[in-house]
Amino acid sequence: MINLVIHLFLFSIALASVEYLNQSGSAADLPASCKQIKLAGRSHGNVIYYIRDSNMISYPVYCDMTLGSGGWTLVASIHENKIRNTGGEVFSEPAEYDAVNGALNLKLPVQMKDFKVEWLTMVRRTYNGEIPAPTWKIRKGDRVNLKLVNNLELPQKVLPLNKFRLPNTTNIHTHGLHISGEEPQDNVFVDVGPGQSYNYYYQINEDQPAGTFWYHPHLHGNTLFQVL
Ligand SMILES: [Cu+2]
Repeated sequence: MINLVIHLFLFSIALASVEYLNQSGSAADLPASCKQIKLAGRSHGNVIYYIRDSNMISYPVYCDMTLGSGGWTLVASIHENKIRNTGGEVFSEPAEYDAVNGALNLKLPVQMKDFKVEWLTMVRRTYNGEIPAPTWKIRKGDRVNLKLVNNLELPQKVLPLNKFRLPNTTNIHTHGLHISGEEPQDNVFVDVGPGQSYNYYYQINEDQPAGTFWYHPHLHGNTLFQVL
């Protein structure tokens, strides 16, 4: 079912220019229900449509046009929870590092940065002072030379593995890449302490499927703390 919904969502993106299948324009111009779309003969089948409530707030729904009423399922919780976008940070595309001639050479500093979101200032450990962190664009068979530079400072808090500890020591772990778990590739037991750096080298497999993957710190005892 999840696959089905994702498929339909992608389908709706593909048809984004079609009426009611995107959110462009005024919410007041949107229909109030799936039934209204169906009765007006504007149906594009069982996909995700934008409709609006009586307060002219738009929200996405999945309409099942095979039902006489044009039945619907809530897609996002925005409507029910009355969550509105009242400001906050404007999304900015993260920096991109693109491999050149089969190699991506990059330096990733780990550093503190304050982020203000409306009234709240969050102090965070970041890659490159950015949230979200930079995107790496690599291809199958590429080599990645990654210098992880830990610019965090003492103090340390030394406790056994998996207790909350070493808040300023770090490392990097990737998801979805078929690479070795041994140094200098993706060994999650590498410790890069405050003021230290580490040179990772990843050899991307020739059969690596395309995808969107994730990298994050994975030091046991502080992973959650640093990922947040
Ligand atoms: Cu992970």
